[in-house]
Amino acid sequence: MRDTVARRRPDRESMLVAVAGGVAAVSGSFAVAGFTPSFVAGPVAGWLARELPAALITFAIVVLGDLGAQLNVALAVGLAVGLLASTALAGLALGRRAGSHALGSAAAAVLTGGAALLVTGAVLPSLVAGLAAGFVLSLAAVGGTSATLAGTSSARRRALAGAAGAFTFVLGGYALGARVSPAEASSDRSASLDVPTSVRADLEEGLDRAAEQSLDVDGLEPLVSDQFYQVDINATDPVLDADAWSLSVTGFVDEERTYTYDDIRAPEPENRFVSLRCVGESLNGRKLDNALWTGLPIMELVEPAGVEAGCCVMLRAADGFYEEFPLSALRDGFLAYGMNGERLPRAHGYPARALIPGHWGEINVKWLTEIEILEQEAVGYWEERGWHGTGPVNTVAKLHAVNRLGDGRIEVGGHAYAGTRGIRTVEVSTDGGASWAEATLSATLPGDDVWRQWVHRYEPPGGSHDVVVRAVDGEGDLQPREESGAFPSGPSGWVSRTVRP
Ligand SMILES: Nc1nc2c(c(=O)[nH]1)N[C@H]1C(S)=C(S)[C@@H](COP(=O)(O)O)O[C@H]1N2
Ligand SMILES: [Mo]
Repeated sequence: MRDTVARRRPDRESMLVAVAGGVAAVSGSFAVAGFTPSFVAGPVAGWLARELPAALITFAIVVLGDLGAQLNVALAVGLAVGLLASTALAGLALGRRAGSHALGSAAAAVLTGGAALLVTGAVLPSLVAGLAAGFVLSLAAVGGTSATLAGTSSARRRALAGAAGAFTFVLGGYALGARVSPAEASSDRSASLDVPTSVRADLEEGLDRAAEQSLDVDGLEPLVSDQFYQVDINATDPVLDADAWSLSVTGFVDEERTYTYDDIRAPEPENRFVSLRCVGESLNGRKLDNALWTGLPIMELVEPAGVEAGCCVMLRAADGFYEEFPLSALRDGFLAYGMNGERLPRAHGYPARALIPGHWGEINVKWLTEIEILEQEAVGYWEERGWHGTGPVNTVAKLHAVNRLGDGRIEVGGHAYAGTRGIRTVEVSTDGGASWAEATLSATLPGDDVWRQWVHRYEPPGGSHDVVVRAVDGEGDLQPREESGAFPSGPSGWVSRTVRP
């Protein structure tokens, strides 16, 4: 008799209660872990990004942009809820078989917590996920027998009690999880960058200089970006402990080397302005930024390993990312552990990242753990997915600010960038490209991979008109006019915008 009951398909209310348990479990996990890889949806989002067809990912990056990343997270949260709801349902089935709600809730707690642990490897958030599921299932069981909702069936009461419990967990979990700040999650070291007094003075001077040299144009980001863009293969950034982290030089070398965080911080650091641009951004997009970085030339760590031959290098990171490029590009590379006078933020690669001057952002590997010298060319993460983003950047002049001045003139401005080629001039047309004027440029900052700002003010012609911008790089080459999208080798073309009176 009991067998037939147990084998029956779960009824609708049990499914609802299980979903409520799954929702509570995911919320509980978030409450403790925040948006880190210990949050049960984190690894799921990463798995999706790696396993979904490359064409779909490229579409998400190029067409949807940041919305694509949000959809990835939403889908991952949905899958995590589904997974933990099915473990809760399995617990309920066990309870039904044993004829005990208490046993069912306990089994659901164990199975759900166990599944979260398998996904994340993080004990505390998984424990809380299991307890949350168990709690909501118990609440539903109690609700089923309560008389407060007289008139409704016991099954309905179970589902309602479960839903109410899950809802509470969502609110509480969100409020708590949002407070788990990346800084707290990153390590026990203080967020301040500890450098010798002379280096600190040089940093302050550099930041002051960038602020002073920034053009006074409304709506234009200063020469050191206020908001530095972020692009990652995973929805959640790794949380690394600097004391446990190390960086190895391996592969085609005389003798492999491994450095600790203290090792890389021992030599007197340098400060360098370096701009980064993502190959996957849109032509006039916002994935181009500049910062003042602190660290050391990367070859100071590579040379002691003895690099005689070798064509290329593979940089590998703690998040499973890897990129390959010619050794010649590595020779000018920098290893940064500070950014704008502060410790390198978790989002930008804490404890250390590579900066490869003049090259697309993707080979500027964050959370760097290994520098492997190669005898033969290999293929990096994005190149496996069809991109060609390991080379030098395309020249670009962006148009981000359009302001009407008090005297009736119009002011247009933006940034221009050509990697290590530098920017010589920016030209602006206010008649759709028929005639050109030279824009005013911000003074150059020290360094050989730094963007510049440009501004141009003019008397508006009557009616709407097309403003077009183009840059000439430091080698005297005019930026090509032909437009191309980001995929596969970065956007190109002249930015234009219709300005209405
Ligand atoms: N480990 C790791 N490094 C990485 C990435 C990543 O996903 N993982 N993204 C790359 C890409 S595509 C770009 S454009 C830059 C962006 O650096 P940012 O996030 O500091 O702006 O980092 C690169 N380094
Ligand atoms: Mo990128």
